[in-house]
Amino acid sequence: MHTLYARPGWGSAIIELQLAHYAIPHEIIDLDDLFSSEAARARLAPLNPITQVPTLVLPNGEVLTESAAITLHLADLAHTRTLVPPPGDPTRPAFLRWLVFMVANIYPTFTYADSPARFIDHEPARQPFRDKVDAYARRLWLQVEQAAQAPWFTGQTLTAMDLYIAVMTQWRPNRVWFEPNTPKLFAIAKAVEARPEFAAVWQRNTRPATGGAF
Ligand SMILES: N[C@@H](CCC(=O)N[C@@H](CS)C(=O)NCC(=O)O)C(=O)O
Repeated sequence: MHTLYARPGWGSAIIELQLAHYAIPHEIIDLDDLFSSEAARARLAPLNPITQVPTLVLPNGEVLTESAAITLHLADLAHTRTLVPPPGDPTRPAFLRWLVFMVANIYPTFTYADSPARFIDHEPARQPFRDKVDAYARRLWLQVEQAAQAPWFTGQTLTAMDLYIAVMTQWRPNRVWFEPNTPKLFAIAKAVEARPEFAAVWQRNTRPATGGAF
């Protein structure tokens, strides 16, 4: 049995969607807010010293972190109906490029700006720093929009990129920005939300249109 350490609406939702799509049996352990709860961090740290979700424990007890690594591993397990274009598929290079772009460029903007106090001692500098990082993130999202096909990110087939887009567009700058500025990404997010196989996951993970902590 796989065990996913999670928090509703956070990046673990990307993995919950994949586990649902592949119908992989799993249990979910919900954690309190990792930014504010020392107890939640203490619980996760033995498995993942960086105390982030998603953190997945495989049936053999091995710990897998990093959503992109988990994404590739689950596709290996699933064999069919994969959310990762297989080797030889013409969409695979673009899929890999933008998957890594999401986790290497966009995701860290949250790591550093969700709670600037962790990195910036000088209190008055925190909000301007966050504003600049958020503006940078918006520029990155516009690049993702340019690369997006329709109806799905890589074209005709749903992939994990669509799941990242659906979850991460719930975060800053939130759907109210994505709808007018990145209409292709907004349409992908709505199309993912409409798929019946994901209904239960969204029930746990939907955030308000104007966002929460991030
Ligand atoms: N590189 C990681 C990023 C994961 C991540 O930043 N998760 C956030 C929630 S969406 C988190 O747990 N943040 C808590 C923290 O950074 O302290 C991945 O792709 O899985």
